[in-house]
Amino acid sequence: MGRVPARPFDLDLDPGRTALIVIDMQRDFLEPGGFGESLGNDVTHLQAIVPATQRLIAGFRSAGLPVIHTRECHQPDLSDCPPAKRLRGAPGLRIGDDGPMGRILIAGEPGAEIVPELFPIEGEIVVDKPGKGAFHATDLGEHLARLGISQLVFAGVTTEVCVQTTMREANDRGFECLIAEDATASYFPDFKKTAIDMMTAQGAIVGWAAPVDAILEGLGGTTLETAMPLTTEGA
Ligand code: C5J
Repeated sequence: MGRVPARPFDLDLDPGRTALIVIDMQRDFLEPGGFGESLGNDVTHLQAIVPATQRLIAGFRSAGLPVIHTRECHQPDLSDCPPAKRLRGAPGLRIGDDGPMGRILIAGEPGAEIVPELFPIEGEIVVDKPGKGAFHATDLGEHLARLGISQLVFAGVTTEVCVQTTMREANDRGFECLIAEDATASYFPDFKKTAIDMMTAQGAIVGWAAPVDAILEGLGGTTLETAMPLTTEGA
């Protein structure tokens, strides 16, 4: 058990039950010319967390703990994209439209891929999700049950949309959730701060928050013997 100094109070992480979930660190959200920038957003806020996210992923990998990646994307025929989601975008910038990195947020297109710096390694689970939450219409819950996971560390983008939605889904499913506050970002820094404040308020009503270094130090007591073996199954 490793103690992480966290907000609103310290959290004991059991490495044998802990996984890292890296949400939607995709080219379409982080890179110039992608979906995020086409909506008028400043992508530099998201690019800034890549080094901290790399360190967090490296720490989990070296401790032998599961790293799970998600990608927000849809089937090419858009059968999993409700019109209410697609039609909210401006014409020409909608999900499925042609963009500079291929069709926007479509599985298999270059823009939907995870940025090279954070690319999954062999054996890591990648969950493609049609919603903002990673549990909705995916097999994430089954993967976590099979791995015996009950504590989740979160990184990724954007804090107040897909990360927060997934943390809330996980919290309602009984997981203890910890967000790595320097490995998550929003296009709107105020939204990031407020989202984390909301989730950690009222005695960690959704979960805890801590910097990457504190999480890695907390897991530093981790022994490889107690950690779950990495899955070899992809999604
Ligand atoms: C958004 C996400 N912001 N990954 N997606 O549309 O947060």
